[in-house]
Amino acid sequence: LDPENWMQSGSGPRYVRLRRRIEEGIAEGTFPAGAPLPPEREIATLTGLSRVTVRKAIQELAEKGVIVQRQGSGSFVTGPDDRRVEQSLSRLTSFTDDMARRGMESTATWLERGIFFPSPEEVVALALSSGDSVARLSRLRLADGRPMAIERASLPLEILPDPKSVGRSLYEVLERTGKHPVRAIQKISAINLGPEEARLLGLQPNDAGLKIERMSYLKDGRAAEFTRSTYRGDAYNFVAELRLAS
Ligand code: 16G
Repeated sequence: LDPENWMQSGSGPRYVRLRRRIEEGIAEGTFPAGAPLPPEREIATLTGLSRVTVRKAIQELAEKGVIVQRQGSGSFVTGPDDRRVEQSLSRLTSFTDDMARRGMESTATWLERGIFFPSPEEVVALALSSGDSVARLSRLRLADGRPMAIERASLPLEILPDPKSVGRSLYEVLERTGKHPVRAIQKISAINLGPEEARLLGLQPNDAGLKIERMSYLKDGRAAEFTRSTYRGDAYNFVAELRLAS
């Protein structure tokens, strides 16, 4: 932020030039992700700018999501953790609900939606009888336009006779038809994304991902849904509340 250098570069109002200079500093690694920015007062002293001008630049950086302001501790360069969604592991909820609760819009790109001949894995997981078909719903799921996960759900036809009836939310349809799962077992493991998954999620092959398997059941114990998903590794914090075993 050397006053000699930065004031000469670029045009526009002072606060815009300062904002750009700080963005450059972030891009160059002077301020790495997660690092604190110097306090407003210090930036004002260093640059010879007024506190009002500095505050305006910082406000713009916060609005752009380049920095995050934390009450009482100042401004920090947005790090990967600041863009994560906190997902509870102790509630049986749907993607649509999870995003709505955060004020985010959930959308989906369909990859597959129809009735298929089941794979051996589906036969076992859903306890299908020979000759049974399976409903399959594969979607890329997005939150506010950002790809978050690829979900491949398989359901017995007695649970979902018409896969095409699912528009936005599978759980909404199941609720409406009285087939909502009440219990699920979920398994999470670390993976490296394959080329196709990476492409869909907007990441690079071999980037970190999470494989999540959800097996959910109706109240009467029947298998309702077997879902294999690939979640992006950089977008989630999974959270569970633990209690002392008694
Ligand atoms: C969640 C579930 C998925 C379910 C989907 C329904 C995981 C980890 N999560 O994403 O099993 O199929 O919600 O969402 O598998 P929807 O009602 O918005 O379609």
